[in-house]
Amino acid sequence: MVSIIVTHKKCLWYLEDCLKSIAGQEFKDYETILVVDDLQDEPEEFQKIIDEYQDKIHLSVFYLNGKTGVSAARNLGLDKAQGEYIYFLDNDDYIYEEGVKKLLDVMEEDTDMAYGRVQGTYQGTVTFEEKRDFEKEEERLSKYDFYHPLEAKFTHYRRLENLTVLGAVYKKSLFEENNIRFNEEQFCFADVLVLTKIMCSTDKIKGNIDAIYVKRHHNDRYNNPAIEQTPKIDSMPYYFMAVDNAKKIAKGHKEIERHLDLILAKFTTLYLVKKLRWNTEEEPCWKEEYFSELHKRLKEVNLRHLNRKYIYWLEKSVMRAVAAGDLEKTKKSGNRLLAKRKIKRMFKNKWARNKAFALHIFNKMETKKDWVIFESFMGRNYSGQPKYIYEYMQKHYGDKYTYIWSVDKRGLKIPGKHKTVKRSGLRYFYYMNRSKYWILNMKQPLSVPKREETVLLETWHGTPLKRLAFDLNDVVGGVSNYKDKFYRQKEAWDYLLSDNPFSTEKFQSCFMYPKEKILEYGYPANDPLYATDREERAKKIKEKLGIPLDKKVIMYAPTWRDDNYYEIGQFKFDLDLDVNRLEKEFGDEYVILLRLHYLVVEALDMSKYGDFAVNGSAYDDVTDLYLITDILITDYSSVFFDFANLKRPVLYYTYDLERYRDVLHGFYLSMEDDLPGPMLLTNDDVVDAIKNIDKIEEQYKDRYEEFYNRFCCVDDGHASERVVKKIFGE
Ligand code: C2G
Repeated sequence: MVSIIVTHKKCLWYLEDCLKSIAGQEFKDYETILVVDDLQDEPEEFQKIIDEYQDKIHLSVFYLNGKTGVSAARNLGLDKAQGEYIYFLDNDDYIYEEGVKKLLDVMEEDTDMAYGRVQGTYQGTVTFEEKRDFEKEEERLSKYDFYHPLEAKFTHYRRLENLTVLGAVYKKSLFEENNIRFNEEQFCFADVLVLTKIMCSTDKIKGNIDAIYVKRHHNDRYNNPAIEQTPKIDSMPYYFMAVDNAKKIAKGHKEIERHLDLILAKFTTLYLVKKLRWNTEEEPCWKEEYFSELHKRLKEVNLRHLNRKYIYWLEKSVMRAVAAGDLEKTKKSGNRLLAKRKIKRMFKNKWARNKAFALHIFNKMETKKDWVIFESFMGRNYSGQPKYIYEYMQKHYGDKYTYIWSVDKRGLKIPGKHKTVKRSGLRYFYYMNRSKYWILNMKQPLSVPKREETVLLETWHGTPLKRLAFDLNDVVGGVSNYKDKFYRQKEAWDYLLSDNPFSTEKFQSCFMYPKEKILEYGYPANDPLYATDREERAKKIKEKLGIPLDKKVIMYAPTWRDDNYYEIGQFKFDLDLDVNRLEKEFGDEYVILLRLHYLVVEALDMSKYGDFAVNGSAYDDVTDLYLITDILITDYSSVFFDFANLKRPVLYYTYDLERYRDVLHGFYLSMEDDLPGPMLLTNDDVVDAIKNIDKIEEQYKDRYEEFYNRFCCVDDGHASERVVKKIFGE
């Protein structure tokens, strides 16, 4: 029997994934020992999960009393384990269904340990499994050298944090006979000692790289940090403790000793040099205490004996300087090393190159107090709050300011006297750097340095229906360090615009943003929806789009799907709406305006449809499209919050509701109770709803009113004025 030892402290959605993966194991002869260390979850919620899995995975739960930490928890697990074999599994990780079986397959009578592969991810089981590409996996595995066990679990890694006991089955007797325990003083890096002991105690080790352990990196170090995300400054004492103890144990095992030395030497070039350059003032311990601790250890090391394969020529001088205890020289060689890395990056990446120009040249020039830079949807459109703030300023302030638009698409038509700069180009960096005001409606690139005196108004682009940023568990379609980046981006915002009290409340949690800096002024982009000449405007827009004036307009404006993309930020869209059928049913009275989300790069094939369908995807400003729309069909896009200012009917075509709600995002509102229109699951439903649109309007009258009062209560046609007066003064 295998005893699977799971340690848990907090985060139930992680734990569920973990236990689910145990339940799915092909190998069935196991027990699960769950050791709970200082539970931080709701006890009832926790108990619910335990009850659900109790029998399914032969689960026993133990609580750490009077002790804390993952080391103590694993030791208790070892004490309670009944099996002949041990498998450690952390609550935030999970295993493939064949994970344990494949390890046992290679275990023979006298094998002490069988290890597999540890694969990192930021995602939960569902998306991870879905994305699993068997062909690619095979291809990668065929290239994978089947390392010597010592290399596979130990010397292949250059960072202490990579030495892990995870992803392997051990004979329990290996722990008992060699008195192997986790050091309970060791808050982090406890695996190092255990792994070193194991490597020094036995060579009866086998591997099966098909057995995969999935190690989940936490995507939110602010609200739910993993131990590995402990700030370096706090983990350093444990770092030294782990290296020292491991070296004592490894005495006589030359290869291991040398590798521990290499890890220590590498630490100086991977971390110390950065800390000495950027954190010297705030964290003096790097140049004092930690420098001398590293020096004390490195001076004993024969640097020439370290594995050359892992050391680059510029690193050697840093290591030698630390060994000599020469702080100034360490800084100098460290800076050279960092400069080399930076130059390499500059050659590869134009953002890095332009950032260097900005930091070294533009940053030294004075800020222009009357320069305002605008950008909408990362330069793809002339639209949104930035457009209407700009137009208000043009009208009321004229030449008092210099207006600059950052654009990323050719042919954007922007009226009024202004300059345009190509987003990401050198001029963009120049103007961003020197303009006092930035008016943006999406997150700003972190590679553009923002000065102290710059005022960044983040207008955002919608009332949130779907959970965002820090309120999301998994971020399915985003970059792996999405929340880390988001944190730094929102820290730079001086103001955040909100359209209603609901957004103000949600923005505080999803963006971790303080209420005092939120301007609940309504959306400038919704001003035209209250304009007295809106009928006139609508006529012109219809003409521009070639829509006959006597035809009514149904706009279909869905949002993007996080899991359907070519690459991050380049989304696909499969049109599920049966446009031909709608044409047959409603072609005489309506046209349909198809409006894909700006993140969708897919071009619609309009040749399949006749005059009934109009492609509005490339049209710059969705506000214009609201003005000509009689019925809006959307799904989970925030368009309906804005559109509702017009009090016209909204239908929700939510054919993939379950997946969207349970896997991709989750919502802030109850889709069943709060929306001002019906949810439709099939094309039949859509046809029926359009046929009966008057009835639906009647049926949803009260709810629409409530919705309007809750979400459209601030907009009144004067949001631009309020915003401009606040940011630029009267
Ligand atoms: N939009 C659009 N066309 C669509 C969908 C959206 O032009 N078919 C524009 C609208 O201006 C809308 C904004 O994009 O208000 C945001 O649309 P969402 O679909 O909600 O997309 P997202 O980028 O995820 O916005 O807090 C706001 C949202 O939750 C985040």
